Formats: sequence, structure tokens, C-alpha cells
Amino acid sequence: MFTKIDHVGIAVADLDTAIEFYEQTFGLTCVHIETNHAQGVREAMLSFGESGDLIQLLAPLTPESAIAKFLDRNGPGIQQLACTVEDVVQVADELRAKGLRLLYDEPRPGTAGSLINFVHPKDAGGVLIELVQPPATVPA
Ligand code: V0V
Repeated sequence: MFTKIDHVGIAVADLDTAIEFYEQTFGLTCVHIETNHAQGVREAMLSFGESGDLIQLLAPLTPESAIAKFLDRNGPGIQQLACTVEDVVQVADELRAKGLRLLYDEPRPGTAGSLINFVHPKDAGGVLIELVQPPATVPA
């Protein structure tokens, strides 16, 4: 069902400060920056060398953003585990059939042309699991 870890999402208060910290301190490389108004975030993907491993830094755009709420409750830290799937609609249906709540009836736009949905953290052991269908497999 899950083919790999797509990324680990980390809530941060200030995106530019966090990018600088991860680049300067750990030698990661920022490979993508995007604003997703529907999700209420400005986000950046940082890569670990040539491994393909990524973290996603997520900063809130508005006080109503899920990331603003997370920061208010927990402070900065890991907010989500994002898993790559081949077909987000099909995987969401399979998980619903197993009794898990998905946050959206239909997938929504994610980073760089991906399609995303989320499993409610209360149905996944306290972890917000994001399903990510990569852009290459999203129908035009
Ligand atoms: C909330 N809870 C979490 C959590 N957020 N637990 C683990 N991880 C998280 N990130 C817990 C919270 O402590 C409560 O536990 C319980 O869930 C329900 O909380 P709530 O107050 O009813 O719900 P909210 O308002 O905090 O909302 C939680 C959800 C929200 C997950 C529904 O954050 C959401 O809609 N997330 C999906 C969208 C999102 O995260 N967008 C930003 C990333 P207790 O107190 O009841 O025990 S956008 C993104 O990833 C993109 C664009 C991308 O990857 O491409």
C-alpha cells in the first residue's frame, strides 16, 4: 500500500529561518519552495544528498492554518509522516474500508503537483499520516 516514505513534515514558525538552520547545521539542500493557500502553508522541501530522502518544512500562512494550530499546541516539531502511494483514491478507499477516517472525501493538491489526503491521527496511533500520489502519476 505504502511504497516509501515520501517525506517527514516539520512544523516551523518561520520558513526562511528554518531553511537556513537545516542547510547550515545539517548540510541539507532546499530543492523546492511553494505556497499552498488552500492548506494555509508556505513550505519547503529539503533533500538529504542524493538519497531522495526529504523533509518538508511547513510554516503557517494564517492563524487558522493547521500548522498554526499545531504550533500553538505543541511548538515546532514533527507534524506528519507522508507516505508515497500509487493511487491516492484507491488507498483512501482501502483505508476507509478498514475503518479509518480520511480527512478529505477527494484528494487535494499537494506539493509540486502531487495529490494528497490524510488519515486522522486518532485512527493511526497519534500520527498524522499523509498519503501522497506523486505528480508523475497524477492524471492531467
Ligand atoms: C492534531 N492532533 C494531532 C495532530 N494534529 N496528532 C498528531 N499529529 C498531528 N499533526 C491531535 C490533537 O492533539 C487532538 O488530540 C486530536 O488530534 C484532534 O485535534 P482537533 O483539535 O480536533 O483537530 P485539529 O483542529 O488540531 O486538526 C487536526 C487535523 C488537522 C489533523 C484534523 O491538522 C488537519 O486537517 N490536518 C491536515 C492538513 C494539514 O496538516 N495541512 C498542513 C500540511 P487530543 O487533544 O484530542 O488528544 S500541508 C502539506 O502537508 C502539503 C501541502 C504537502 O505535503 O504537500
